[in-house]
Amino acid sequence: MKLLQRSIAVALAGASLAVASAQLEGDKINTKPTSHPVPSIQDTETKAQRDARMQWWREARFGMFIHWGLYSIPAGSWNGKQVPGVGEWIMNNASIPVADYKALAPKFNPTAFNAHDIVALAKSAGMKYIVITSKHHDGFAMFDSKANKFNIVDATPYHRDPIRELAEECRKQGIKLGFYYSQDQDWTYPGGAAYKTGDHKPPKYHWDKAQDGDYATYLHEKAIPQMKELLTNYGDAPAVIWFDTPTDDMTPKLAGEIVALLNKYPKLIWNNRLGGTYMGDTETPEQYIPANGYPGKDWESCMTMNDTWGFKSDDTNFKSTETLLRNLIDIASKGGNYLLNIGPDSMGRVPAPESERLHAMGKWLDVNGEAIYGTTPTLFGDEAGSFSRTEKGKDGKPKFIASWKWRSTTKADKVYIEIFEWPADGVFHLDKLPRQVSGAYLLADKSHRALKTTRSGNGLDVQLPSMALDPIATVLVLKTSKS
Ligand code: FHN
Repeated sequence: MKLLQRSIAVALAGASLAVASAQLEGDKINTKPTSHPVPSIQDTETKAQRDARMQWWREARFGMFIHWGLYSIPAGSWNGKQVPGVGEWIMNNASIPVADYKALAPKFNPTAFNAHDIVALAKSAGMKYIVITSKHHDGFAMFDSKANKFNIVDATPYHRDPIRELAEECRKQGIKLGFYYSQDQDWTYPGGAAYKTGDHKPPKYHWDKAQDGDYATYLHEKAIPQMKELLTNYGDAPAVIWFDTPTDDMTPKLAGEIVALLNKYPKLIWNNRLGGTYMGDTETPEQYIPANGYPGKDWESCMTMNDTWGFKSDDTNFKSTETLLRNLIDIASKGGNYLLNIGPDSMGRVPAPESERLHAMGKWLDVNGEAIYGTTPTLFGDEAGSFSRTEKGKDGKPKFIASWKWRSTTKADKVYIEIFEWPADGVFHLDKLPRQVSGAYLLADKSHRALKTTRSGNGLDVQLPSMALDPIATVLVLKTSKS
Protein backbone atom coordinates (compact mmCIF):
# COMPACT_ATOMS: atom_id res chain seq x y z
CA MET A 1 0.00 0.00 0.00
CA LYS A 2 1.42 3.32 -0.97
CA LEU A 3 1.96 5.95 1.67
CA LEU A 4 0.50 8.63 -0.54
CA GLN A 5 -2.77 6.83 -0.88
CA ARG A 6 -2.95 6.14 2.83
CA SER A 7 -2.35 9.78 3.66
CA ILE A 8 -4.67 11.48 1.22
CA ALA A 9 -7.89 9.80 2.07
CA VAL A 10 -10.42 12.17 0.72
CA ALA A 11 -8.45 12.95 -2.40
CA LEU A 12 -8.52 9.27 -3.17
CA ALA A 13 -12.27 9.18 -2.98
CA GLY A 14 -12.57 12.39 -4.97
CA ALA A 15 -10.22 11.23 -7.68
CA SER A 16 -12.24 8.13 -8.39
CA LEU A 17 -12.85 7.00 -11.90
CA ALA A 18 -14.56 8.21 -14.95
CA VAL A 19 -17.92 6.72 -14.10
CA ALA A 20 -19.27 10.06 -13.10
CA SER A 21 -18.10 11.81 -16.23
CA ALA A 22 -21.39 11.37 -17.97
CA GLN A 23 -23.47 12.25 -14.96
CA LEU A 24 -26.65 14.22 -15.29
CA GLU A 25 -26.92 13.89 -19.05
CA GLY A 26 -30.50 13.52 -20.15
CA ASP A 27 -32.78 11.18 -18.30
CA LYS A 28 -30.28 8.57 -17.16
CA ILE A 29 -27.65 9.98 -14.89
CA ASN A 30 -24.96 7.74 -16.31
CA THR A 31 -25.14 7.30 -20.04
CA LYS A 32 -21.84 5.47 -20.39
CA PRO A 33 -21.41 1.90 -19.20
CA THR A 34 -19.91 1.79 -15.74
CA SER A 35 -16.76 -0.14 -15.02
CA HIS A 36 -17.91 -0.86 -11.49
CA PRO A 37 -18.03 -4.60 -10.79
CA VAL A 38 -21.34 -3.96 -9.05
CA PRO A 39 -23.19 -0.91 -10.42
CA SER A 40 -24.29 1.37 -7.63
CA ILE A 41 -27.63 3.16 -7.43
CA GLN A 42 -25.92 6.30 -8.72
CA ASP A 43 -24.86 4.33 -11.82
CA THR A 44 -28.33 3.11 -12.67
CA GLU A 45 -30.98 5.58 -11.50
CA THR A 46 -32.54 8.33 -13.62
CA LYS A 47 -32.12 12.01 -12.82
CA ALA A 48 -35.72 12.15 -11.61
CA GLN A 49 -35.11 9.18 -9.30
CA ARG A 50 -31.95 10.79 -8.00
CA ASP A 51 -33.75 14.09 -7.35
CA ALA A 52 -36.49 12.27 -5.44
CA ARG A 53 -33.96 10.29 -3.38
CA MET A 54 -31.93 13.38 -2.50
CA GLN A 55 -34.87 15.72 -1.92
CA TRP A 56 -35.06 15.71 1.90
CA TRP A 57 -31.28 15.98 2.16
CA ARG A 58 -31.09 18.92 -0.25
CA GLU A 59 -33.80 20.76 1.66
CA ALA A 60 -32.25 20.04 5.05
CA ARG A 61 -29.12 22.22 4.79
CA PHE A 62 -28.13 21.68 8.42
CA GLY A 63 -27.22 18.46 10.23
CA MET A 64 -25.53 17.32 13.44
CA PHE A 65 -22.42 15.17 13.35
CA ILE A 66 -21.72 13.24 16.57
CA HIS A 67 -18.30 11.76 17.28
CA TRP A 68 -18.64 9.65 20.36
CA GLY A 69 -16.81 6.55 21.48
CA LEU A 70 -14.27 5.09 23.92
CA TYR A 71 -11.81 7.86 23.06
CA SER A 72 -13.97 10.22 25.13
CA ILE A 73 -12.52 8.53 28.26
CA PRO A 74 -8.86 9.50 27.74
CA ALA A 75 -10.21 12.77 26.29
CA GLY A 76 -6.88 13.67 24.72
CA SER A 77 -4.38 12.48 27.32
CA TRP A 78 -2.62 9.13 27.80
CA ASN A 79 -0.39 8.10 30.69
CA GLY A 80 -0.60 11.63 32.05
CA LYS A 81 0.54 13.28 28.82
CA GLN A 82 -1.49 15.39 26.43
CA VAL A 83 -1.50 13.72 23.02
CA PRO A 84 -1.46 16.18 20.10
CA GLY A 85 -4.12 15.74 17.41
CA VAL A 86 -7.84 15.12 17.39
CA GLY A 87 -9.32 13.20 20.33
CA GLU A 88 -10.70 10.20 18.42
CA TRP A 89 -7.23 9.48 16.97
CA ILE A 90 -5.58 9.02 20.36
CA MET A 91 -5.05 5.27 19.91
CA ASN A 92 -3.12 5.82 16.68
CA ASN A 93 -1.37 9.06 17.68
CA ALA A 94 -0.12 7.62 20.99
CA SER A 95 0.53 4.13 19.48
CA ILE A 96 -1.64 2.55 22.17
CA PRO A 97 -1.46 -1.26 22.09
CA VAL A 98 -4.71 -3.00 21.18
CA ALA A 99 -5.10 -4.70 24.59
CA ASP A 100 -4.58 -1.41 26.45
CA TYR A 101 -7.10 0.39 24.29
CA LYS A 102 -9.65 -2.40 24.62
CA ALA A 103 -9.26 -2.12 28.40
CA LEU A 104 -11.11 1.20 28.15
CA ALA A 105 -14.37 -0.60 27.41
CA PRO A 106 -15.03 -1.89 30.96
CA LYS A 107 -14.63 1.72 32.14
CA PHE A 108 -17.22 3.11 29.73
CA ASN A 109 -20.48 3.74 31.54
CA PRO A 110 -22.06 6.87 30.02
CA THR A 111 -25.09 6.99 32.29
CA ALA A 112 -25.70 10.67 31.53
CA PHE A 113 -26.37 9.91 27.85
CA ASN A 114 -29.91 10.90 26.98
CA ALA A 115 -31.07 10.24 23.44
CA HIS A 116 -34.17 12.38 23.89
CA ASP A 117 -32.12 15.40 24.90
CA ILE A 118 -29.58 15.04 22.10
CA VAL A 119 -32.30 14.77 19.46
CA ALA A 120 -34.13 17.70 21.07
CA LEU A 121 -30.87 19.69 21.00
CA ALA A 122 -30.44 19.01 17.28
CA LYS A 123 -34.02 20.05 16.68
CA SER A 124 -33.74 23.20 18.72
CA ALA A 125 -30.62 24.08 16.72
CA GLY A 126 -32.69 23.83 13.55
CA MET A 127 -30.84 20.73 12.39
CA LYS A 128 -32.74 18.32 10.15
CA TYR A 129 -30.60 15.22 10.48
CA ILE A 130 -28.05 13.56 12.71
CA VAL A 131 -25.06 11.43 11.72
CA ILE A 132 -23.42 9.51 14.57
CA THR A 133 -20.25 7.43 14.68
CA SER A 134 -21.52 3.86 14.92
CA LYS A 135 -17.91 2.67 14.67
CA HIS A 136 -14.89 4.93 14.34
CA HIS A 137 -11.35 3.92 13.37
CA ASP A 138 -10.74 2.42 16.83
CA GLY A 139 -13.10 -0.41 15.87
CA PHE A 140 -15.39 -0.02 18.89
CA ALA A 141 -19.05 -0.40 17.92
CA MET A 142 -21.43 2.00 19.65
CA PHE A 143 -24.26 -0.43 18.93
CA ASP A 144 -25.37 -3.94 19.77
CA SER A 145 -23.37 -6.15 17.42
CA LYS A 146 -23.57 -9.90 17.15
CA ALA A 147 -20.81 -9.76 14.53
CA ASN A 148 -18.17 -8.52 16.98
CA LYS A 149 -18.09 -8.43 20.77
CA PHE A 150 -16.08 -5.22 21.02
CA ASN A 151 -19.23 -3.17 21.31
CA ILE A 152 -21.01 -1.01 23.85
CA VAL A 153 -23.59 -3.64 24.83
CA ASP A 154 -21.25 -6.60 25.30
CA ALA A 155 -17.99 -4.99 26.38
CA THR A 156 -19.09 -2.24 28.78
CA PRO A 157 -21.02 -2.06 32.05
CA TYR A 158 -23.48 0.24 30.28
CA HIS A 159 -25.05 -2.66 28.32
CA ARG A 160 -27.32 -0.27 26.40
CA ASP A 161 -27.45 0.51 22.68
CA PRO A 162 -27.38 4.30 22.22
CA ILE A 163 -27.85 3.92 18.48
CA ARG A 164 -31.17 2.16 19.08
CA GLU A 165 -32.21 4.83 21.58
CA LEU A 166 -31.29 7.57 19.13
CA ALA A 167 -33.12 5.83 16.28
CA GLU A 168 -36.28 5.63 18.39
CA GLU A 169 -36.01 9.27 19.47
CA CYS A 170 -35.33 10.46 15.92
CA ARG A 171 -38.47 8.64 14.79
CA LYS A 172 -40.51 10.20 17.61
CA GLN A 173 -39.17 13.69 17.11
CA GLY A 174 -39.29 13.51 13.31
CA ILE A 175 -35.66 13.89 12.31
CA LYS A 176 -33.48 11.72 10.08
CA LEU A 177 -30.66 9.60 11.47
CA GLY A 178 -27.53 8.54 9.64
CA PHE A 179 -24.65 6.27 10.66
CA TYR A 180 -20.98 7.08 10.25
CA TYR A 181 -19.11 3.79 9.78
CA SER A 182 -15.34 3.50 9.45
CA GLN A 183 -15.36 0.74 6.87
CA ASP A 184 -11.68 0.79 6.09
CA GLN A 185 -9.58 1.76 9.06
CA ASP A 186 -10.03 -0.50 12.08
CA TRP A 187 -7.19 -0.40 14.58
CA THR A 188 -8.34 -3.20 16.86
CA TYR A 189 -9.35 -5.96 14.42
CA PRO A 190 -6.66 -7.96 12.62
CA GLY A 191 -6.31 -6.78 9.04
CA GLY A 192 -8.10 -3.45 9.49
CA ALA A 193 -6.36 -0.56 7.75
CA ALA A 194 -4.44 2.17 9.53
CA TYR A 195 -3.24 5.51 8.26
CA LYS A 196 0.36 6.41 8.84
CA THR A 197 1.23 8.33 11.96
CA GLY A 198 4.69 9.25 13.23
CA ASP A 199 7.10 6.35 12.88
CA HIS A 200 4.54 3.62 12.13
CA LYS A 201 6.10 1.44 9.49
CA PRO A 202 4.93 0.45 6.01
CA PRO A 203 3.33 -1.49 4.49
CA LYS A 204 0.46 -1.52 7.02
CA TYR A 205 1.45 1.24 9.44
CA HIS A 206 0.39 -0.94 12.35
CA TRP A 207 1.99 -0.43 15.76
CA ASP A 208 0.94 -3.69 17.38
CA LYS A 209 1.24 -7.25 16.04
CA ALA A 210 -2.37 -7.82 17.11
CA GLN A 211 -3.38 -5.56 14.20
CA ASP A 212 -1.78 -7.72 11.54
CA GLY A 213 -4.06 -9.78 9.37
CA ASP A 214 -5.84 -9.87 6.06
CA TYR A 215 -7.90 -6.85 5.04
CA ALA A 216 -10.50 -8.81 3.04
CA THR A 217 -10.98 -11.14 6.01
CA TYR A 218 -11.55 -8.11 8.25
CA LEU A 219 -14.18 -6.85 5.80
CA HIS A 220 -15.89 -10.23 5.59
CA GLU A 221 -15.76 -11.04 9.28
CA LYS A 222 -16.48 -7.65 10.78
CA ALA A 223 -17.19 -4.62 8.62
CA ILE A 224 -19.71 -6.09 6.18
CA PRO A 225 -21.62 -8.07 8.85
CA GLN A 226 -21.76 -4.95 11.04
CA MET A 227 -23.00 -2.82 8.15
CA LYS A 228 -25.74 -5.42 7.60
CA GLU A 229 -26.71 -5.09 11.25
CA LEU A 230 -26.81 -1.32 10.98
CA LEU A 231 -28.91 -1.45 7.84
CA THR A 232 -31.43 -3.97 9.15
CA ASN A 233 -31.79 -3.51 12.93
CA TYR A 234 -32.82 0.14 13.28
CA GLY A 235 -36.18 0.57 11.56
CA ASP A 236 -36.15 3.37 9.02
CA ALA A 237 -32.61 4.37 10.04
CA PRO A 238 -30.11 4.86 8.58
CA ALA A 239 -31.12 7.56 6.12
CA VAL A 240 -27.42 8.12 5.45
CA ILE A 241 -24.30 5.96 5.61
CA TRP A 242 -21.25 8.13 6.13
CA PHE A 243 -18.11 6.24 5.10
CA ASP A 244 -14.65 7.54 5.91
CA THR A 245 -10.94 7.39 5.08
CA PRO A 246 -10.80 4.95 2.16
CA THR A 247 -7.42 3.38 1.41
CA ASP A 248 -6.40 1.47 -1.68
CA ASP A 249 -6.99 -1.76 0.27
CA MET A 250 -10.60 -1.14 -0.71
CA THR A 251 -10.47 -2.49 -4.23
CA PRO A 252 -13.40 -1.98 -6.60
CA LYS A 253 -14.27 -5.66 -6.11
CA LEU A 254 -14.39 -5.43 -2.30
CA ALA A 255 -16.24 -2.13 -2.41
CA GLY A 256 -18.67 -3.79 -4.85
CA GLU A 257 -19.60 -6.27 -2.11
CA ILE A 258 -20.55 -3.35 0.12
CA VAL A 259 -22.41 -1.65 -2.73
CA ALA A 260 -24.44 -4.82 -3.33
CA LEU A 261 -25.61 -4.46 0.26
CA LEU A 262 -26.32 -0.73 -0.02
CA ASN A 263 -28.31 -1.32 -3.22
CA LYS A 264 -30.93 -3.17 -1.17
CA TYR A 265 -31.89 0.17 0.42
CA PRO A 266 -33.00 2.37 -2.45
CA LYS A 267 -33.66 5.44 -0.28
CA LEU A 268 -30.21 5.38 1.26
CA ILE A 269 -27.81 8.29 0.73
CA TRP A 270 -24.08 7.66 1.05
CA ASN A 271 -21.04 9.84 0.70
CA ASN A 272 -17.96 9.81 -1.53
CA ARG A 273 -15.66 8.09 0.95
CA LEU A 274 -16.36 4.40 0.35
CA GLY A 275 -13.35 4.02 -1.94
CA GLY A 276 -12.88 1.40 -4.64
CA THR A 277 -13.72 4.08 -7.26
CA TYR A 278 -17.31 4.59 -6.10
CA MET A 279 -18.35 8.24 -5.99
CA GLY A 280 -21.48 7.97 -3.81
CA ASP A 281 -23.93 10.84 -3.57
CA THR A 282 -22.18 13.64 -1.77
CA GLU A 283 -18.92 15.55 -1.87
CA THR A 284 -17.51 15.95 1.63
CA PRO A 285 -15.20 18.94 2.06
CA GLU A 286 -13.84 18.70 5.58
CA GLN A 287 -13.14 21.71 7.80
CA TYR A 288 -13.55 24.16 4.92
CA ILE A 289 -16.15 25.73 2.68
CA PRO A 290 -15.25 25.55 -1.00
CA ALA A 291 -15.06 28.97 -2.67
CA ASN A 292 -17.80 28.20 -5.18
CA GLY A 293 -19.38 25.08 -3.71
CA TYR A 294 -19.69 22.18 -6.17
CA PRO A 295 -22.07 23.49 -8.83
CA GLY A 296 -24.49 20.78 -9.93
CA LYS A 297 -23.38 18.36 -7.19
CA ASP A 298 -24.64 17.53 -3.73
CA TRP A 299 -22.13 18.47 -1.07
CA GLU A 300 -21.74 18.79 2.65
CA SER A 301 -19.05 20.61 4.62
CA CYS A 302 -18.37 18.78 7.86
CA MET A 303 -16.77 20.86 10.57
CA THR A 304 -15.84 20.83 14.21
CA MET A 305 -16.91 23.53 16.68
CA ASN A 306 -13.48 23.52 18.33
CA ASP A 307 -10.43 21.66 16.95
CA THR A 308 -11.43 18.06 17.61
CA TRP A 309 -14.21 15.70 16.59
CA GLY A 310 -14.07 13.38 19.60
CA PHE A 311 -14.13 14.97 23.06
CA LYS A 312 -10.84 16.43 24.30
CA SER A 313 -10.95 17.94 27.76
CA ASP A 314 -8.43 20.70 27.05
CA ASP A 315 -9.81 21.87 23.70
CA THR A 316 -11.75 25.03 24.43
CA ASN A 317 -11.05 26.72 21.11
CA PHE A 318 -14.72 27.06 20.22
CA LYS A 319 -15.81 29.07 17.22
CA SER A 320 -18.22 31.88 17.97
CA THR A 321 -21.92 31.59 17.19
CA GLU A 322 -21.33 34.34 14.66
CA THR A 323 -18.75 32.25 12.78
CA LEU A 324 -20.93 29.14 12.91
CA LEU A 325 -23.98 30.97 11.61
CA ARG A 326 -22.01 32.68 8.89
CA ASN A 327 -20.66 29.28 7.87
CA LEU A 328 -24.19 27.90 7.63
CA ILE A 329 -25.36 30.85 5.55
CA ASP A 330 -22.24 30.78 3.36
CA ILE A 331 -22.70 27.05 2.71
CA ALA A 332 -26.42 27.41 1.95
CA SER A 333 -25.67 30.26 -0.46
CA LYS A 334 -23.38 27.87 -2.37
CA GLY A 335 -25.91 25.03 -2.39
CA GLY A 336 -24.38 22.80 0.28
CA ASN A 337 -25.21 21.32 3.68
CA TYR A 338 -23.45 22.04 6.97
CA LEU A 339 -22.72 18.98 9.12
CA LEU A 340 -21.65 20.50 12.41
CA ASN A 341 -20.02 18.26 15.00
CA ILE A 342 -20.57 17.73 18.71
CA GLY A 343 -18.30 15.52 20.82
CA PRO A 344 -20.04 14.18 23.95
CA ASP A 345 -17.85 13.32 26.93
CA SER A 346 -17.37 9.89 28.50
CA MET A 347 -20.58 10.25 30.50
CA GLY A 348 -22.54 11.08 27.35
CA ARG A 349 -22.89 14.80 28.17
CA VAL A 350 -22.73 17.39 25.41
CA PRO A 351 -20.15 20.05 26.35
CA ALA A 352 -21.93 23.25 27.40
CA PRO A 353 -20.14 25.53 24.88
CA GLU A 354 -21.49 23.28 22.11
CA SER A 355 -25.11 23.20 23.28
CA GLU A 356 -25.05 26.96 23.95
CA ARG A 357 -23.96 27.70 20.40
CA LEU A 358 -26.50 25.28 18.95
CA HIS A 359 -29.34 26.92 20.88
CA ALA A 360 -28.22 30.34 19.65
CA MET A 361 -28.11 29.12 16.04
CA GLY A 362 -31.60 27.69 16.46
CA LYS A 363 -32.91 31.04 17.68
CA TRP A 364 -31.65 32.69 14.51
CA LEU A 365 -33.13 29.92 12.38
CA ASP A 366 -36.51 30.15 14.16
CA VAL A 367 -36.80 33.62 12.67
CA ASN A 368 -34.79 33.24 9.49
CA GLY A 369 -34.96 29.54 8.58
CA GLU A 370 -37.09 30.32 5.53
CA ALA A 371 -33.93 31.81 3.99
CA ILE A 372 -31.95 28.59 4.53
CA TYR A 373 -34.09 25.44 4.26
CA GLY A 374 -35.10 24.33 0.79
CA THR A 375 -33.23 27.16 -0.89
CA THR A 376 -31.07 27.06 -3.99
CA PRO A 377 -27.73 28.86 -4.47
CA THR A 378 -27.15 32.55 -4.99
CA LEU A 379 -28.10 34.17 -8.30
CA PHE A 380 -25.32 36.73 -7.84
CA GLY A 381 -21.96 35.07 -7.18
CA ASP A 382 -19.25 37.62 -6.42
CA GLU A 383 -20.44 38.47 -2.91
CA ALA A 384 -18.62 35.50 -1.30
CA GLY A 385 -15.17 36.87 -2.21
CA SER A 386 -12.58 36.53 -4.91
CA PHE A 387 -9.32 34.81 -5.74
CA SER A 388 -6.21 36.81 -4.94
CA ARG A 389 -3.98 37.79 -7.87
CA THR A 390 -0.88 37.64 -5.72
CA GLU A 391 -1.41 35.33 -2.75
CA LYS A 392 -1.34 31.54 -3.09
CA GLY A 393 -3.14 29.04 -0.86
CA LYS A 394 -1.64 25.83 0.61
CA ASP A 395 -2.43 24.02 -2.64
CA GLY A 396 -0.35 26.53 -4.61
CA LYS A 397 -3.44 27.91 -6.33
CA PRO A 398 -4.64 31.54 -6.01
CA LYS A 399 -5.93 32.10 -2.49
CA PHE A 400 -9.63 32.72 -2.02
CA ILE A 401 -10.23 35.86 0.01
CA ALA A 402 -13.69 35.65 1.52
CA SER A 403 -15.80 38.77 1.87
CA TRP A 404 -18.27 38.92 4.75
CA LYS A 405 -20.70 41.67 3.76
CA TRP A 406 -23.62 39.56 2.62
CA ARG A 407 -24.75 36.29 1.05
CA SER A 408 -27.81 35.32 -0.93
CA THR A 409 -30.07 32.29 -1.20
CA THR A 410 -32.94 31.70 -3.59
CA LYS A 411 -36.46 30.30 -3.85
CA ALA A 412 -38.81 30.19 -6.83
CA ASP A 413 -40.27 33.65 -6.19
CA LYS A 414 -37.92 35.13 -3.61
CA VAL A 415 -34.33 36.20 -3.29
CA TYR A 416 -32.95 36.35 0.25
CA ILE A 417 -30.05 38.62 1.13
CA GLU A 418 -28.40 37.75 4.44
CA ILE A 419 -26.74 41.00 5.46
CA PHE A 420 -23.71 40.67 7.78
CA GLU A 421 -22.40 44.23 7.43
CA TRP A 422 -25.13 46.80 7.81
CA PRO A 423 -24.59 49.65 5.32
CA ALA A 424 -23.58 52.87 7.07
CA ASP A 425 -25.87 55.00 4.87
CA GLY A 426 -28.83 52.63 5.39
CA VAL A 427 -29.03 51.78 1.68
CA PHE A 428 -28.42 48.24 0.50
CA HIS A 429 -27.22 48.33 -3.09
CA LEU A 430 -27.23 45.53 -5.64
CA ASP A 431 -25.24 46.07 -8.84
CA LYS A 432 -27.38 43.72 -10.87
CA LEU A 433 -30.83 42.21 -10.67
CA PRO A 434 -31.22 38.63 -11.88
CA ARG A 435 -35.02 38.86 -11.61
CA GLN A 436 -37.69 41.56 -11.50
CA VAL A 437 -38.34 42.69 -7.94
CA SER A 438 -41.87 43.51 -6.83
CA GLY A 439 -41.28 44.25 -3.14
CA ALA A 440 -38.87 44.06 -0.22
CA TYR A 441 -39.09 43.48 3.54
CA LEU A 442 -37.02 42.14 6.42
CA LEU A 443 -37.70 38.58 7.52
CA ALA A 444 -37.23 39.47 11.21
CA ASP A 445 -39.88 42.19 10.93
CA LYS A 446 -43.08 40.34 11.81
CA SER A 447 -45.23 42.93 10.06
CA HIS A 448 -43.21 42.55 6.83
CA ARG A 449 -43.33 46.33 6.42
CA ALA A 450 -42.53 47.21 2.81
CA LEU A 451 -39.12 48.78 2.27
CA LYS A 452 -38.62 51.43 -0.39
CA THR A 453 -36.83 50.13 -3.47
CA THR A 454 -35.39 52.27 -6.26
CA ARG A 455 -33.88 51.13 -9.55
CA SER A 456 -30.26 52.18 -9.70
CA GLY A 457 -28.50 51.58 -13.01
CA ASN A 458 -28.88 47.88 -13.73
CA GLY A 459 -29.38 47.17 -10.08
CA LEU A 460 -31.44 48.20 -7.08
CA ASP A 461 -31.26 50.29 -3.91
CA VAL A 462 -33.22 49.18 -0.87
CA GLN A 463 -33.80 51.66 1.92
CA LEU A 464 -33.15 49.83 5.20
CA PRO A 465 -33.94 50.88 8.77
CA SER A 466 -31.01 52.57 10.50
CA MET A 467 -30.04 49.50 12.50
CA ALA A 468 -29.73 45.79 11.81
CA LEU A 469 -32.48 43.66 13.36
CA ASP A 470 -29.97 40.93 14.21
CA PRO A 471 -26.33 41.52 15.19
CA ILE A 472 -25.13 38.53 13.12
CA ALA A 473 -27.28 38.48 10.01
CA THR A 474 -30.46 40.31 9.06
CA VAL A 475 -32.33 38.81 6.13
CA LEU A 476 -33.68 41.10 3.43
CA VAL A 477 -36.38 39.43 1.33
CA LEU A 478 -36.89 40.48 -2.28
CA LYS A 479 -40.19 39.33 -3.74
CA THR A 480 -39.41 38.45 -7.31
CA SER A 481 -40.86 37.16 -10.53
CA LYS A 482 -40.90 33.35 -10.71
CA SER A 483 -37.66 31.65 -11.71
O1 FHN B 1 -10.12 10.45 10.47
C1 FHN B 1 -11.40 10.98 10.47
C2 FHN B 1 -11.64 11.92 11.60
O2 FHN B 1 -11.39 11.32 12.80
C3 FHN B 1 -13.08 12.40 11.53
O3 FHN B 1 -13.95 11.32 11.72
C4 FHN B 1 -13.35 13.05 10.21
C5 FHN B 1 -14.75 13.54 10.01
O4 FHN B 1 -14.97 13.86 8.68
N1 FHN B 1 -13.07 12.12 9.12
C6 FHN B 1 -11.71 11.57 9.12
C7 FHN B 1 -10.70 12.45 8.53
O5 FHN B 1 -11.05 12.82 7.24
